[in-house]
Amino acid sequence: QGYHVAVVGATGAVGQQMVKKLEERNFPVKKLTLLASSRSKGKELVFKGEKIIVEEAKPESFSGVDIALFSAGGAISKTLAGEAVKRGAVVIDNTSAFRMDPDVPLVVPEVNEEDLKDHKGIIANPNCSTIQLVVALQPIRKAFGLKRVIVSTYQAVSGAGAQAVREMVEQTKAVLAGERPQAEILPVRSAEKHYPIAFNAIPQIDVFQDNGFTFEEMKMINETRKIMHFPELKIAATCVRIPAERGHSESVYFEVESDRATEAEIRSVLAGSPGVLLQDDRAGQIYPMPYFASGKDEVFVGRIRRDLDVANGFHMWVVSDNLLKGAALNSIQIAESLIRNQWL
Ligand code: A2P
Ligand code: 11C
Repeated sequence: QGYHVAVVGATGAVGQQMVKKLEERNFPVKKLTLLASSRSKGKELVFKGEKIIVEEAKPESFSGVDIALFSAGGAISKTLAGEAVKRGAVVIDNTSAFRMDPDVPLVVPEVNEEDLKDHKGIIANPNCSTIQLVVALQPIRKAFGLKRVIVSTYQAVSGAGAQAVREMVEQTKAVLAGERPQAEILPVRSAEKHYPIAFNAIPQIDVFQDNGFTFEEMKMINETRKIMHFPELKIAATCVRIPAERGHSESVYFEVESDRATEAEIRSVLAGSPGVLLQDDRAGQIYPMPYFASGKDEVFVGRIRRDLDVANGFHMWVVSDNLLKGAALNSIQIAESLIRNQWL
């Protein structure tokens, strides 16, 4: 009973969390196929106490697969997602390969679950920093209307993959030993220059676009508009990498339509919203932090306060584990929704 599930990129930062979450949530898995590059062929991973041998991802790997969770980079998705669909699988893709394709639903179940109905075999999982933003913004929009958003991110290193985390740890040790550490991965592998992330903050995530924004910033802007069905939303982003291991943080400034919004009402709306956990108590020094959000499923929101100058302007602080709600968990929630609604 259950489904034949494949995880592409099973050895990666997100892929490992996918395997863990499938087990933890008791997802109806009949068979699990774990795929990665040829480098990982033969490696063993454990699922529900059983060892599973990692195979090299190839078109034939998808024979008989019902649900394929992809998280091995955009290039792999572009070559193999179509092959999986051709063999009858539904692909849930955690890369940016298909997100802006009008034929591909881009889904955060708390916000636009219904979009899944129209899938044609491929469903895109949004960028991690976008997911936590829309989970927090959608209830505010529903209650008060939304005019404008300005978001600044403080993103964890695991967003750049498992190797980037290893690099940060090595650099930290090197700095503490009085050395000048080498950098090879951040801000982005393909870049000409690399900078250490240990004891640093890097205001570049992914490559620059012609308009001066980075690709990560444009992903936040375009994906938010698509998920929320809100193409006219005024939204700008600045994305910064910080030396946190897991958990992206976001300072979000937003302006609402309604004159009735108050801090207390925004708190009460968010407190009752799916996927959100409010942590907002100044007296008790309660606010979200990535260190504590790591390993948790929720989108944590706090530091809600009215802007001092702009009417109907507010600020909030949003934190979530980028590998879970930002990636693995959201992908599996999409799969669960497909099954629950018989949209597979
Ligand atoms: P591998 O471990 O064999 O390199 P991360 O995001 O943590 O960097 O992980 C990337 C994931 O994508 C890893 O599981 C990695 O496998 C996988 N991957 C990278 N290149 C390929 C490829 N050519 N084919 C299949 N999987 C790949
Ligand atoms: C980061 N947000 O933190 C990126 C990682 O488009 O899925 C996710 C990239 C993506 O570096």
